[in-house]
Amino acid sequence: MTATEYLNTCKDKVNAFLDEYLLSGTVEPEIIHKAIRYSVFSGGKRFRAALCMAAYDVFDGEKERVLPVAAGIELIHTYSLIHDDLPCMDDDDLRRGKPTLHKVYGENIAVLAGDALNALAFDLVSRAEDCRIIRTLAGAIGTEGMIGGQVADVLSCGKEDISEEDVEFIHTKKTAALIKASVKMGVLTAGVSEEELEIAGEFGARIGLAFQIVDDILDIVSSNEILGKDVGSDEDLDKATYPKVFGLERSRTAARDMVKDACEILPSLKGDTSILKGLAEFVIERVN
Ligand code: GRG
Repeated sequence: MTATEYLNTCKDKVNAFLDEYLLSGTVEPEIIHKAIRYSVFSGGKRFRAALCMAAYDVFDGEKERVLPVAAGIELIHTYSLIHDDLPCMDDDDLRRGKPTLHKVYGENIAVLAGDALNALAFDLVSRAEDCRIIRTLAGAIGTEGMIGGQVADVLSCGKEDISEEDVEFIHTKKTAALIKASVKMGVLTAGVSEEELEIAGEFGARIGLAFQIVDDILDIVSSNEILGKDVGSDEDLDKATYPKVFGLERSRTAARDMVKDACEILPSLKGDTSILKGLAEFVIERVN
C-alpha cells in the first residue's frame, strides 16, 4: 500500500468512527452538535491520525485499540483550527474550502464547539487506558506546546526583528508538538520501550516542523482553490514565518532537509516503517 492509499484508508476509518461517536445534530442543544459535525466533517486530510496509526502499525498492536486515539487527535486538531480562525485570532473566512465555523454558527458557538472538541478528544484518548498517552497529548497542546506556540505567534504579528530562534520556537510548539505527539501516542498505544518512544518522537518532531514550514510556503505560492483557505494571510497579518526570516528557497531546503533527517531516523525502529517514510515524503511533496 502506498502512503497516499494509507492516508485515504485512515481518513475513511476515522470519519466512520467519528460519525458513530459524535452526537447527531438532532440532540439538544442541536446547534452545538450541528456545529461540531460541520467542522469535523469538512474534509480534513487526517494526516495526524494517519501518522498515529502508522506509528502504531510499525509494532503491530491489537488492531482496534488505536482508532479512538487517532480520532481524538483529529478532534484536537479541528478545535485548534476553529479557534485559530476566530476574529480574535487570524480572522479567516474560509477553511477546508468552506466558510469558517464562526461565519456559519457565530463566534460564541465556534468558541464552544472548540472547547467541546477538546473535552471529547480526551474522552476518546482515555479509551486506550494508558495515562502516558493522555499526558503526552495534554503536554503537547498546553502552554508548553500548541497554546504556548499560538501565544508566541499572536505576539509576533507585526514585529520586524524576528529571529531564526523565534520562528523555530513558534513552529515547534504551535504545530510540531501535536504532530510529534501523534507519532508518540501511536507508539505508546502499541506498547513499546522508552528507547523506541524517544526515536519515534524525534521523527515526529522533524516532520512536524517541516509540516509548518511547508504550510508557510503554501500560504505564499498556492491558491485559495487548492488549499481551501485564504492564502496570503500570513503576510497580511505580518506573521513570523520561515519565508519571512529565510526567504522561500531556503525555507524549501530547510523543510526538505528536515524530512530527510526524519527518514534517516526510521531504520532505528525495529519494524516496517515504509508507511511512516511515505507520510514524511508526503509532507514535502506539496512544495516540490
Ligand atoms: C484556545 C483561543 C484558543 C486558540 C487556540 C491552538 C490554536 C488556537 C491554534 C493552533 C495553531 C494552528 C491552527 C496551527 C496551524 C497548523 C496547520 C498547518 C494546520 C493545517 O493542517 P492540515 O493541513 O489541515 O493537516 P487539514 O484541513 O487537512 O486537517
